[in-house]
Amino acid sequence: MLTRIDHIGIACFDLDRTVEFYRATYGFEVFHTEVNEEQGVREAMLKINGTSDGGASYLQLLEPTREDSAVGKWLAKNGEGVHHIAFGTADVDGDARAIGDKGVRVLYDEPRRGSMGSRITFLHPKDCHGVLTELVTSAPRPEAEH
Ligand code: MC0
Repeated sequence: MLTRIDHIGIACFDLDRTVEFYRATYGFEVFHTEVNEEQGVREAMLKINGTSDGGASYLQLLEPTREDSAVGKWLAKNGEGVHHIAFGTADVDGDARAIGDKGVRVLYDEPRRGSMGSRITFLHPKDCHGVLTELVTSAPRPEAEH
């Protein structure tokens, strides 16, 4: 069952400048940063609030590490902006299977590693009314880490 918005992924050209915008404009601080080579992104997670299931909601700022990555290609075509939304679930495997059974293309056969040790998969945007949609099961205790 999808129980919360885990994060909104925002593509940007310059992660440090974008982080500074969110800090200076809204007061959001960086909770975690990492490079995910498989996905081709350098990212910063800005924690917005905790949620009733013990998880949290984040803004995920994404800078591509290579032009041929998903975010690199999307930025070249669209410029900066909202790249995807991610729903949180305790069971990414089961929810991906159930959604796939409804005819929505699930992009990975098995969930892959996401931010802060989470397990993630994606649904094709063309099957979701134009929205690239991610499903996330968080690691048990995502610790802040810079
Ligand atoms: C592409 N399209 C999108 C889109 N990306 N539509 C809405 N939102 C997006 N983000 C549309 C294009 O405009 C195009 O439509 C069609 O989908 C095919 O796109 P493409 O440019 O030809 O690119 P493909 O087909 O090679 O790849 C698209 C696809 C890919 C969604 C399959 O981006 C993908 O596998 N994404 C999942 C992985 C990902 O996004 N990783 C980065 C975040 P038209 O009408 O022009 O044909 S990593 C992350 O978020 C991790 C670290 C985490 O959360 O922990």
